This record gives sequence, structure tokens and C-alpha cells, in this order.
Amino acid sequence: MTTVGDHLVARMREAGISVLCGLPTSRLDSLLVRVSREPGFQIVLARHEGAAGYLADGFARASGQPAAVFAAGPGATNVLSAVANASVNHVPMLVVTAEVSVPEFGLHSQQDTSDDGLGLGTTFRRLCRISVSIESVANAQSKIDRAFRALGNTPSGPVHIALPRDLVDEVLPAYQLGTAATGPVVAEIVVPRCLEVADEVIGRLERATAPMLLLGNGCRMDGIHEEIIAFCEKAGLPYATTPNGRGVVPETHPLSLGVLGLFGDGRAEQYLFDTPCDLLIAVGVSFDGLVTRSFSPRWNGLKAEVVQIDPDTSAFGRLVATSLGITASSRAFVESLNSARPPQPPRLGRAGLPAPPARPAVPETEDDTIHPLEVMWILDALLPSNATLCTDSGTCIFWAFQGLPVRRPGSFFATIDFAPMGCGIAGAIGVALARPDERVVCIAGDGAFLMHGTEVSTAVAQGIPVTWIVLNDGQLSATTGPIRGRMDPSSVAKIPASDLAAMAGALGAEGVRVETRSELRAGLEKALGAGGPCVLDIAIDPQINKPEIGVGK
Ligand SMILES: Cc1ncc(C[n+]2csc(CCOP(=O)(O)OP(=O)(O)O)c2C)c(N)n1
Ligand SMILES: [Mg+2]
Repeated sequence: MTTVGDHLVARMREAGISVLCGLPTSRLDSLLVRVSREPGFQIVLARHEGAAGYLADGFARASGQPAAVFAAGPGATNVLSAVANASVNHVPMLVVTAEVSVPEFGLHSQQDTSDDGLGLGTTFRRLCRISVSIESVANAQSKIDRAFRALGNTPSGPVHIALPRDLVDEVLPAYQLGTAATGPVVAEIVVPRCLEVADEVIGRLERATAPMLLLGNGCRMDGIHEEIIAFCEKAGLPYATTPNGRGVVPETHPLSLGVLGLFGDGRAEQYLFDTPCDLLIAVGVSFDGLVTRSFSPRWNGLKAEVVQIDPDTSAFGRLVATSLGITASSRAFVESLNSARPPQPPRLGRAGLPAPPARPAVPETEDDTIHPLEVMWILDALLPSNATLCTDSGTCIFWAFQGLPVRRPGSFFATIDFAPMGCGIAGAIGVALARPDERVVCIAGDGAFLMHGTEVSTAVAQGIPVTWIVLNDGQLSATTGPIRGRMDPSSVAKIPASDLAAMAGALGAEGVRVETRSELRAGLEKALGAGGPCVLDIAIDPQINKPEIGVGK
């Protein structure tokens, strides 16, 4: 006899889910009891369901395996920002929300989010690849299976199951329409590698004089790093990443043009528009506002022929004319290129690429105040070779892009698209959970830390040694640009002085506070040397923390 809960747990296992994050409510009782009896699942109790979602997101991006989030009532509404973030970034995630018992639907039972109550499913349906509301054992199995098929589909993203409390322990009928009798929903999906397509692309590469590879978030989600570098080296092909794809490949490689678009140093644009590049091969890229610097008119004059690779055909021709659209996952495409003959002769190589800009001198600061760029540069010098970086929302993204080159493939995670404050702080815990052998460092602002820094307590509980470096400037700096000079920004940006090292101590972690430039290196060394979760709280002059971010330039 299989219950609804048994079936859900079995499907989670088959989907590779081993981590469930969230907060309990009384309505989640049957599900949590059911999961707790099962070996191989780790429950991570978070301090906020939104943060649980970011943690699951970080885990999935770092491991390539989805995680689950559990929530109910106001916990389910709390999780929505993380679900939206996962949706935008194509991060697979299972969200299970517990509903009141079916007979109570629509009767103003406490926290009734069912379709007959607050109707939260409508919002989940908008944000998720699929949202199923289970209301009967008669089709519970087929609904659960539908959700898991969507979880394994491309393009990936969050899926939602609303599960009433009273159905978890109900026995499923022996046979249900639309379900596989036994075993996984989809045992294996084989993506064909097509050599004819690879040959066509290689022919175009051979005819081009200045080709370039552009790598987006799709490459990250497919976990291809070394494969890309192998092909680029074979072909002498220069590459750039989109802002969202940053981290897929190293930037210290001679073929790297850095980041194309927002937060980039301009080299990739120089090559693309001024060289000009005549063949742009875009893999897993959506030509969005970030890569085009808010749809800069420069893109209207693009000379390059665009070959675009995406599993979703609706990505083709959006903003730029696609001369060849290839419907494939980033992984299948790059693997095909590697199996085909290499282009002859190898393309450009290092010669002819714009040189990386020289690192400028540390900007002069008054007295002994700390400049965020200097934080990045010292950090870059101190980071061990197994370091993985996460950034939060805010100016920290700009400083990390400027001062922390990606040295190792797969070692940088930023969430720039939806960019919810606090996502990096909690996401870093998920990254560290997925990669216990790496040294995970998160860079965040004080505003973001005050939003989700309580998740340090989650890391303490789980014994996960993340280092958070907080640029504490006493303000919400990143959003003040458009209002500067038009109003006193303090009413919408100022944060009273906060001792975040003391906050870390109060949460059971180590806290280190640095106030002057002369203390900076020792503070960074101490934080990176900590054995457990540690928060390095760095006082930053609010007057300095205003980078000129080249949106629209
Ligand atoms: C949940 C959420 N609320 C608001 C914003 C808009 N926002 C983006 S960055 C930012 C300021 C962040 O302040 P802080 O973390 O202190 O970093 P700073 O820019 O000061 O370095 C705000 C309000 C957001 N991205 N996410
Ligand atoms: Mg700030």
C-alpha cells in the first residue's frame, strides 16, 4: 500500500532531491513525519521561508541537483520572492506547500491558501513551470507525477505542489490514469549530439575573421565549464560571459574578454562592436537588459552574424536577429563541438584581443577609511584556490565584478537578474552545503544582511562554515543613484549604525569588525581562517560606496 506521502517521497528521491529547506507549521506535520522516517534526506530548518528558497537555489546551482522547499500559509507567501528568482534564473526547485484539510477548503479555516481560500495557487502557477493542487487521492499520483516531469524538463525552473494535510497518509488506488505503474517518471533523458550541426558551426567559424563565444546562465545550469574551455583552446576562440553567466569560465584565461554588458570592463563590447566581431555564437544567452546595458542603441548596429543555441526557440530573434538558431541544451551543443573536427586553422588566439585594463591604484581615501575595491583586491590575494564566491544584491556586485576576477570555472555565483536582497546571504549556505570541500565566501551589503543575515543561525545549526563579508556603509547605496541631488536620500536609504559582528556573535557565529584601512588585511585573514561560520563586518565610508554603474552606456 502506497500513500500520497510515500509517493511524493519516492519521486523526490528519483529526482535527486536530498535536501529539504523550510519552516514547519502544524499543517506540515504529516509530510515532515513521513520524510523524517526516510533515510537519505536532510532537513534544513531556515529562519525565513524566503531564505529557505534562496538556500535551495544556491544548492541547486552549485550541485546541479534540485532541492525542495516546504512551507505553509504565510510561509508559502514568504517563499514567493525566491520562487520568482528561481523562475527567472531557470533554477530547478520543488516547492511543497501544505494546505488545510480538503473538507475545510473555502470555509475561512486559518491560513487557507487553497484555490477556494486565498488562492495562492494562481500566483504559483504564474511563477512556476507547473503548480498542481491536490484535492483527492483519485488523481494525486498523476498530479505529483506531472509536477516531477516538469521539474526534469528544459527550460528548468521551480515547480509547486499544494498538498492538503489530510491526504498525506491516504492510500493511493492501485491504478491511476496517466501514471507510470512503477519506477521513475522519466528514467533517463538522452540529448542527441548532432555532428552535422557542429560541422555547420565550425564551417562558419572557419569563414569568420573575428568570431566570439558568448556564454550565458544556460551554460551554468548545464554545468559545462571544462568542456567550453577545451573547445575554445582547440579553436583559439575568444569568449565572454553575460553578467548572469559570470563564473562559468575563468577570466584569467588569455582567451577571456571578461563580461559583456553591465558590470563588465568594456573589453567584450570593444571586440564585439569596434573590431568588429563578425560571428557571435551565443550559448544559453537571453539578450536581456543586463547583457545589452539596458538595450543600448549600440546593439542596433551589431555587425556580427548571430548563431544562437537555446533549448527554448522563443529565445531566438528576441532583440538581435538570429541567423542560425540551434534548439539544443548548452551541454549537448558544446559536447557536439568537442566531438567534431576542430576548425582549421585555429582562429584568433590571443593576438588581436583587447588587453585587460591595468589595475588602477587604490583610490585615495581620506584618513584611514576603507575603499571597497581595496577589500576586493586584498581578498583576491588571500582567497585559497578552492574558494567559491557568492554575491548579494547591492553595490557589492559591482565591486566583486571589478575587483575579484573569476579564477576557477564554476567558482562565482551572482543573482543579478531578479536580484532579491538577501539571496546571496542564504544562497551561500546552499552552495556550501552542496560543495563541502570548497571555501564559500559571500559578499553582501549591510541592508541585505539586515534582511536575511539571521540565516547565519541556520549555518551555525548545520555547522556550515560560510564567511560573509559585509560592506557596512550605513545605507542602501545601490538604489540611491537616481534620487541623488533630487531629494535628501536619508529618508529612503539611511540605516543606523549597526554592529553586524556583534549580531553574528549573538547568533552563535564568529564576528570580526574592521573599521580602518590598517586593520583590513588582518581582519580578512582572520575571517578566512575561521573554522566555522564567520561574519566580517567592514565599515565603508558611505561617500565612497557609490560606484558609477554603466547602465545604458
Ligand atoms: C527584496 C529587495 N528589496 C529591495 C531591492 C532593491 N534594492 C537593490 S539593492 C538595494 C540596496 C542594498 O543595500 P545594501 O545591502 O546595504 O548594499 P549597498 O548598495 O548599500 O552596498 C535595494 C534597496 C531588492 N533588490 N530586493
Ligand atoms: Mg549598504
